Amino acid sequence: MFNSHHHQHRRYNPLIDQWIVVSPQRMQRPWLGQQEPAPIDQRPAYDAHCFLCPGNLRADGKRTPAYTGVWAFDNDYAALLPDPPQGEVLERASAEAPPLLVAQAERGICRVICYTPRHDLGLGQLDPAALRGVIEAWAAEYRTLGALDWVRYVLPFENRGAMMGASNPHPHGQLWATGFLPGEVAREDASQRRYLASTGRTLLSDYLAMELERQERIVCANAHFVAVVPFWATWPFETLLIARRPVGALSDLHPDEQDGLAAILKSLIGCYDRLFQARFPYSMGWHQAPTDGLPQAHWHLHAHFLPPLLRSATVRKFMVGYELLGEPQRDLTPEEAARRLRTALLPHAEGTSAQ
Ligand code: H2U
Ligand code: ZN
Repeated sequence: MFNSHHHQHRRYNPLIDQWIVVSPQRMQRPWLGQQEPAPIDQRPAYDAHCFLCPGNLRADGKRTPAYTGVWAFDNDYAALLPDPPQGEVLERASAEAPPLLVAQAERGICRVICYTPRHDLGLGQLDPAALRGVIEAWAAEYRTLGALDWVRYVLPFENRGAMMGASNPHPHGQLWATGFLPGEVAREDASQRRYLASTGRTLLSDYLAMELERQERIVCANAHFVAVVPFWATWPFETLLIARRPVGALSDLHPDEQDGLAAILKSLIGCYDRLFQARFPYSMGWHQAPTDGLPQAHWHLHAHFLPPLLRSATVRKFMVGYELLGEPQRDLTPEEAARRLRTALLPHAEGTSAQ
């Protein structure tokens, strides 16, 4: 009889309407987590050669101010600029054929956000007040950038660690504001809109209620946020951090919810770091309501943590072969990944339990 813990199957990701192959039968292979020595990663509190440490010169000659809290600035090497030449490409093979060469000029603003002047810390090592500062800065950037008439989406994200391509070890993230909905967001937008239209509730409210009832994939939770390895996770230790109240954006959070978020961010990132006794690399980012002024009741605030590590601090999962050409595949079940992450949870992490 089929048992999803033991037998191969596909799982459906309702957020982006995509399937993933799960192969638990391959998990007989040895598990090395928490056994390899952690990579040496000692850093000074201030590094005179770091472009992002307070008071230093950046790569392009601008000076980073002597900031004391959070500091955000326009990326010196922005991938998207606010005022590019406008225009489009729309070409067809023949008059009756649909266009095959399609391009549109797009506008954007790319910002860098330094979480702390301390070169040696990370988001998970900040004290609650400093973490609150980061959350408030994310919310303020969302409000300010989203208020620009052409900005339809604001996406705060972080690439942590060299393995994820972070260009600088100083704790920082980025924010891209765009005149368009990025593809991944557009897929979530469509799914959440359909779900709200058919049930009157947000997709993630219903999903959260099911996860809280089952208690199989929850990593940690408090009164305001829940971190879960989603049923449809692609990356081995992927998590979804979901607001309990179905708010659309970080800027909608009440002060006590911001405190709850600060506490759970600390617990979750701490969990990751303790799992392999390393600064766990990841890409993380916030999905929140578009800022195009349209009704957004279908949007439910959440963050994705997408870490590439598989069995130890040095063994990473690559998306290759079948996954690039067919669809994603995983061996470790999301239930087992959640269990392993829970073992790395501090027993009395403040305001946070596996409930
Ligand atoms: P990562 O988050 O991938 O590490 O990127 C950091 C960004 O910081 C990167 O996009 C920018 C880079 O362009 N940056 C500056 O704007 N000025 C600098 O002096 C160094 C890095
Ligand atoms: Zn630095």
